[in-house]
Amino acid sequence: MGNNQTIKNKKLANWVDEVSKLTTPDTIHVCDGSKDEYDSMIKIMLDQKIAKKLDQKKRSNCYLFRSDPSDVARVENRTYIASRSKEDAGPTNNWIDPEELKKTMRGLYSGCMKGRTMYVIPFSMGPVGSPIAKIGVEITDSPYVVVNMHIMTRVGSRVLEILGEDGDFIPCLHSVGKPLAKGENDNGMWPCAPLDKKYISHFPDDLAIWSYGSGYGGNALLGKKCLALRIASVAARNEGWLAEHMLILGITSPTGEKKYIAAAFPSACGKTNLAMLIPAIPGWKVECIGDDISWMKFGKDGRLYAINPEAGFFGVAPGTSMQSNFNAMKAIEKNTIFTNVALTEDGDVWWEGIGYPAPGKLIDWTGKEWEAGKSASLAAHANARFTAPARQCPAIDPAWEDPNGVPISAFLFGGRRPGTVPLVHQSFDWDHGVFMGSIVGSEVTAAALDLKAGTVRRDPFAMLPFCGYHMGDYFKHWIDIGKKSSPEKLPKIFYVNWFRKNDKGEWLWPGYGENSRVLKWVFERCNGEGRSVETSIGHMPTLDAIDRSGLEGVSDDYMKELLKVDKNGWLKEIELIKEHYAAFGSKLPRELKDQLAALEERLSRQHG
Ligand code: O2Y
Ligand code: MN
Repeated sequence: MGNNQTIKNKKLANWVDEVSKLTTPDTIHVCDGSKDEYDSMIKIMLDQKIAKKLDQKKRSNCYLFRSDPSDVARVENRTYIASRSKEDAGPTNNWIDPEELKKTMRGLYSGCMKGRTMYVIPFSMGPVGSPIAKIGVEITDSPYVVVNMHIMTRVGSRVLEILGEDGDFIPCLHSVGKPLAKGENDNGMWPCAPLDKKYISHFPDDLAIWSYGSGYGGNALLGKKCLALRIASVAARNEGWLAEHMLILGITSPTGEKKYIAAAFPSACGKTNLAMLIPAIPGWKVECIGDDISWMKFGKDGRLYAINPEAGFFGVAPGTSMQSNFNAMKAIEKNTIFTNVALTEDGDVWWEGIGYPAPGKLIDWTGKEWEAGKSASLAAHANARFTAPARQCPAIDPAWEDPNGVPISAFLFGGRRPGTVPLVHQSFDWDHGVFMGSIVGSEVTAAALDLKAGTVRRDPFAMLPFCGYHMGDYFKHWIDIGKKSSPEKLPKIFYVNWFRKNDKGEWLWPGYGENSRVLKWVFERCNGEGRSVETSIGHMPTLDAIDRSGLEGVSDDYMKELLKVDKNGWLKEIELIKEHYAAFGSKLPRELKDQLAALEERLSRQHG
């Protein structure tokens, strides 16, 4: 062993032994989560020229990493849900028979850690010891993963203590897939395997994760998307709780009343910005519990209580600025890992949309010289990231580490919809809210995906890439959750759309801090207040119900457009929803078919 931590847990000791025999690392290091450990990992990567120290006056204890250009994002087409039965994975996941996949991957893992250290990372998703938290152990050969896991999860000896001799954990096996010859080191090259050798595999029947070939983000930091969403969604279905792709925020009114809201939006719809929003309306306060994932269980009082299973933010850098997200910018001033951003001459970071021009010549994310106006490519990769401790966010909620979680009053669903979908509408009841979650989607531009411009890419509950089982069964699980408590104790459900445009292609709603005006109406509705009208698609604010005091640029005409029920648009939408639902066959819950039929019927009765 590379350190003196002993493993008392029998399952863990056996697994470490089995993996080390298969992968044949030079040494084994059991992580204790200490600052010394973090510093020594950074030193290893500085020595191997994988990490670059940033200017310590500007960015204290911050480091820059540049990944291989082939290893910059999640790889959905190499991500597998290997359930015993293909049907359990459903039509939206890639499936391979688990025995076949394990055989292929054992072949890849064989000797794959040669020349490297095997790190054993015991981690807790959620506050250590919380009744909602879960323990995982990641085995990896990447010190980059170790330092990121230090920030994103709770790593260390306390987790091993809780595991004891017989406690259970979720095994997460990871290798970058690049063994080293004797005397060889990475020498400035980000280690990874080619795309056709990358596998991000989930075994829902064993609650286990095997990842090979990528060192990047959610492919490699296995606590995040793999454990906290894909595997946890399976555990949540089995155990009667919710593991969701949702931010959690606390909102306090001028009278000091506080509520918590959880919100699901597809990737790249501004979840981190909303989670840390600074309200534009005086007297209101928003605080952040988490920006990406929410685990929720019923409390004794029948309400849903949420924790953020993560301890850090793995946020997209481009577009993050003092204007778009002041709190994120403050959170990344120190103790932060930057990946694939550009480097300035004075040792700071820069990216497109940081809010000021590039200060002189830069080194771009590929390590080449870059000059504004001269270089054709982006200085920072569009998916460049920061990894920062959540506690550094000035707007972090005082209850963010409460082991019992915070009570959720409202769920928001939403996506990027330039047309049809209004600024906000509220569901009539729980099942109608589940219907809203099931039809979440964003309109894609032709450039973004291989789809016709204007096509809606459905991403139900923003869980399409993250649900570890059949999406039809997942919908049913949501319907069943609604039967576990009484309507007044369940969160109210809303659909929001910050992305409406007029026919000239101009934004109708300013977004960012102004979204607090919509949150205010949501808050009021949760108290049985807030002016509203019943429409075919749900409860909607009256034209004067959204507080526009001090808001310029949103005229009465814009507001009418934002809050219109576009009958023809919705009738077209219904046809698209039918196509979307067809994929789920007999697994589509009857309740959702009924909701769709009822919406069609209400719209057909609507005038104009
Ligand atoms: O997982 C990744 O490596 C990138 S994608 C991502 C990262 C942080 C939070 N959310 C997402 C997402 O795609 O939803
Ligand atoms: Mn996400």
